Amino acid sequence: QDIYQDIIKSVSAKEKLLAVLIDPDKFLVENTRAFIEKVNASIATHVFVGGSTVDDFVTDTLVAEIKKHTGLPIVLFPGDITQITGKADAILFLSLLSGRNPEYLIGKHVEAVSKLDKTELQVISTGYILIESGKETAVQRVTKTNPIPRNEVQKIINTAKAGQLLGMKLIYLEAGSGAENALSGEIIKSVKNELNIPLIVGGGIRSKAQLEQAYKAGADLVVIGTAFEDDDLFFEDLKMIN
Ligand code: 1GP
Repeated sequence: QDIYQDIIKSVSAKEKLLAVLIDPDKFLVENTRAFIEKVNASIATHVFVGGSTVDDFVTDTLVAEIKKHTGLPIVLFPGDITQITGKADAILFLSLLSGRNPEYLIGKHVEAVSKLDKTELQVISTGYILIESGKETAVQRVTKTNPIPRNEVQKIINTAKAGQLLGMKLIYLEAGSGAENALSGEIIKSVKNELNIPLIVGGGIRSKAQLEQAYKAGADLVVIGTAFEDDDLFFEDLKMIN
């Protein structure tokens, strides 16, 4: 299964994708089955696993458990190299393009190689761009970087385009997990118009209306985490229409 090519195919067919993000730090492994059954019954197309601060080995156990209950692709969205596990299908190899901390631009990547070499994970180079969303986010705190102010739209566009020119396969626009304000349609649209690689959008999306707004503005894949953690009923809104 080529997860990246499948994303490309969906984008060409104008099909929208939804990833449910599971943060191993906030999730009890014993709840996996019940949670994943809801994911399977929803319009979700991917399961992302990752977080800013996760204890060693937790991700490995959790991914193995998720895999038992779903056929959806499991993609690592790691905050650190300790979250790399060969039990997932793919990994977003994230470079934090909004920041100027070399560790998150290339340092961790060099450290990751010997781990990745021991796995068959599909490695998907991803330009990760944190946009200011109100209050400080975990990404900011952990990486000691500043997000791009949301009114600096040209800088956001140029950052995304620089990622594409560097050969990255995806751009991920991030407002931060649990962000007060999700990204505006205007920012999403401005970036999407200038890119020819798929665009991921996440952070602070809590309703079906916001999800649809992000798709309408041009997001190809939307990531939602907190809304599922906080509100089980949110899955009801996103049931598959048979
Ligand atoms: C975080 O973009 C993801 O990295 C999802 O954010 O938890 O706010 O849905 P939420």
